[in-house]
Amino acid sequence: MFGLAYGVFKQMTERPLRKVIVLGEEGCGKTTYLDACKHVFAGCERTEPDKIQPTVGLNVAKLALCGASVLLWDLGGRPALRAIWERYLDQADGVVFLIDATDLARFAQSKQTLKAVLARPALENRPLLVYVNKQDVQAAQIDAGGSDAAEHISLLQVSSVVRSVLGMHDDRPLLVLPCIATEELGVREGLEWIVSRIGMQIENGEVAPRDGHTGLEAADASNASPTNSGPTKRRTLPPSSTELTQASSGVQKQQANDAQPDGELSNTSMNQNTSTSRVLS
Ligand SMILES: Nc1nc2c(ncn2[C@@H]2O[C@H](COP(=O)(O)OP(=O)(O)OP(=O)(O)O)[C@@H](O)[C@H]2O)c(=O)[nH]1
Ligand SMILES: [Mg+2]
Repeated sequence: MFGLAYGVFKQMTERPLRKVIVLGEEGCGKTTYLDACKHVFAGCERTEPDKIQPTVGLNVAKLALCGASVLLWDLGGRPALRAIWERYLDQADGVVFLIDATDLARFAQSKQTLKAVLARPALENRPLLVYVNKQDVQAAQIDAGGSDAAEHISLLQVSSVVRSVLGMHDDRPLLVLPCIATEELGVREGLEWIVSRIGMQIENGEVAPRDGHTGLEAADASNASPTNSGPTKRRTLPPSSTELTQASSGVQKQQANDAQPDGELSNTSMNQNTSTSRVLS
């Protein structure tokens, strides 16, 4: 019995660790997406949409998929919280970037944000998954005759903006997908894609694995409802991250602790197909 338990434990702990950062403007659906990932890949109960609060700091989930342990960092998108992004960006193996298809007003800002993120040398060649989220709202409004397609951001527009941000010579693995985070559309396909691409890149020697352990394996979901069980726990902030507590009035506040994104990291490569792809819808 002990041997079996030890074997299972060993298998779990030997999975390579992949770190995926989830970014986008405030309210684009990042935490809802994280919640959907936890349901799809870990069977966690979904959180009621009205129980998900704007994120102050970040939420973390650890999931098992594609032979890897995947640490998902969902960072608050409010401008006042961007300083915390700095602490995590350079530790990420891949980037998930959400765009709210119904938020034309913030589309230009999304482009600037994406540009700034992708300009970081540490993220060079790292896989990029762009979701065009809230497709359900768009479809419902168009069906009801309340708006037309011109009032929404299309997949084509996003693909073209992402192309322009990346430029001609950036051939990192890229996928642009439609998403409905509330209904889990695109969730499995997208996350499996990015995790497998990360594994391929590392196995192929195209990028170096990030070193060490994050100290975030225990994971978190600060915005989850009390009924939302599963592999998430409260993630709190490093004592030095005062920018978050300063900016926290009116929304859920997180506490400080000593977990760091770049604390003792460890990583190994995994056997995967070695091709690198660039996909644009
Ligand atoms: N209809 C619809 N609503 C969505 C979808 N995804 C997210 N929402 C809603 O959008 C709002 C914002 O979602 P969040 O997940 O909190 O957004 P966020 O990007 O985490 O926001 P910050 O934490 O402030 O950066 C909530 O009311 C969600 O229910 C979607 O696919 N469809
Ligand atoms: Mg959030």
